[in-house]
Amino acid sequence: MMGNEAGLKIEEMLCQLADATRIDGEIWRAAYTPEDRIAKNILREWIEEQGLEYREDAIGNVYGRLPGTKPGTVLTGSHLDTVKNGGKYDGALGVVTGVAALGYLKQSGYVPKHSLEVVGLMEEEGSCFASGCQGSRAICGTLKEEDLEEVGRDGVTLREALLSAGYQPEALKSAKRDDIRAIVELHIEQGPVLESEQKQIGIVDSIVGIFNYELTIQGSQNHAGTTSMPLRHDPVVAAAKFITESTRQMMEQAPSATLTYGMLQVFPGMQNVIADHVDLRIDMRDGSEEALLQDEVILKRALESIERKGFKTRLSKNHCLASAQMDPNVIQVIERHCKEKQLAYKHMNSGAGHDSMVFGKHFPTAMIFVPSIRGISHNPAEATAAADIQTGFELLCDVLKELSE
Ligand code: HGY
Ligand code: MN
Ligand code: MN
Repeated sequence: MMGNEAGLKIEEMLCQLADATRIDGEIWRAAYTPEDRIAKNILREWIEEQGLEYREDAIGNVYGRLPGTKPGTVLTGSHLDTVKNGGKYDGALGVVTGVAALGYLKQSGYVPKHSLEVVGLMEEEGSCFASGCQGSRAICGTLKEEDLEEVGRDGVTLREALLSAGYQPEALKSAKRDDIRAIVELHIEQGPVLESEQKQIGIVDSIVGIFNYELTIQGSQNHAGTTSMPLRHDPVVAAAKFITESTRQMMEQAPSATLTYGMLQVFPGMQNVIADHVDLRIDMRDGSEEALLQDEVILKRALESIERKGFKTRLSKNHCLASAQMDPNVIQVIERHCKEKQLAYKHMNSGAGHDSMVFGKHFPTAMIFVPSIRGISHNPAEATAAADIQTGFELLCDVLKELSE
C-alpha cells in the first residue's frame, strides 16, 4: 500500500455518508429512520462493489462477507448510527474502514480460512431507543422479546419501528451469532490523548461502565411576576444547585468518574411561569461497577441537600452498561502488528461506550483507536487525519488476516 490512498478514499466515503444523511444541516442517522435507510443503501453499493456478500439481519444490522474455507467468522465494523448533530467519524469510520479492508484483501486475492465479515451495527448511541447497542445485543442474544417493547423518542416501540422499516422482530433470535471467533472494532479515540502524546494507534484494554438515570425535581408552578422571591419554590433553581453541587462533590471525591447533564427539560416551559418540575437525564461513568455504586452515593447525597429544602425528587436508574475488559489474545495480535510496523502506539482505557463492551462479554473482542483531532467528538467538527486513517486501515488488514488464519 502506497501513501494515504486508502485513508483519503475512506475520508471521502465518510463525507458522502454524512452528506446523504443530514437533517436540517445536522448529521443524525438514527435507527429505522429514512437516513438510516439511505446510509444502508449506500453501504450496500460499496459492499457489493468490493465483491462482498451483503445482508441485513432481523434487527437491521448490515453485513458484508468475504467467505472463508472453514467454519467460524472474524468480525470487524462498528455502529452506523450517530448522535443528534454528530460527526462523520464516530462509528462510521469502523464500518467504512472494515468494508475497505475486506475489499482490499479480496482484491489482493486473499482467501481467508475463517470468513471475514464487516458489520454496520444498529442504534449504538441510543439516540432513539435509549437503552442503546440494540444491534450488538441482538448478535449476542441478550436483546430479548421484552426489549422490543422499549418506547423510543418518537413514542413508537422498537417492535413497531422494526416493522415499519421492513424488519422482522419475530425473527429476533436469528440475529444471534454463534460462529464468531474474534471481533476487532476500529474507532476514533474521541479524546485528546493519542494526539497529545503523538501516538498513531490506541489499543483498548478496557471500557468504562455507564449508569444512566432519569431525575425529576418537583417544585410549585406559579406566576413569575406576583410570586415574591422568598416565597417561590422554583425547581429550576433547585436543579441548578443540584447540578453544581453534585459536579463539585464528584470532582472532589471521585476524580475518575464523569458526570454529564446533557438533557434538561423544564415544564411547562414558559418564560413567565415558575416551573412545575424539571426533568434531567444523567450520564455517569467510571471504571467498575463498585466505583459507580460509590459515585451513586455521592449523587444521592447531593440530591438530599435539595430535598431538605422541600423539593420532592424522583431518581431512577434506567440503563446500565457494564464496564468491559478486552480480550488479551486479540490485544496481543494487534500489539504484535503495531510493533512489526513500528507504529507509535499506547494501551489505553476507553471513556466512551462501544458495542465492543457488549461483544466483550460473549466473544474475544478488542478495539483499535485512531487519533481524534483536538480530541473533539459527538460534534460536527469531529475529525481524524487521512494519514491516521491509513495507518488504522493497514493495521486492521494485517490483524484481520492473522485472526482469519
Ligand atoms: O456514549 C458513548 O460513549 C458512545 O459514544 N455511544
Ligand atoms: Mn458516540
Ligand atoms: Mn461510537
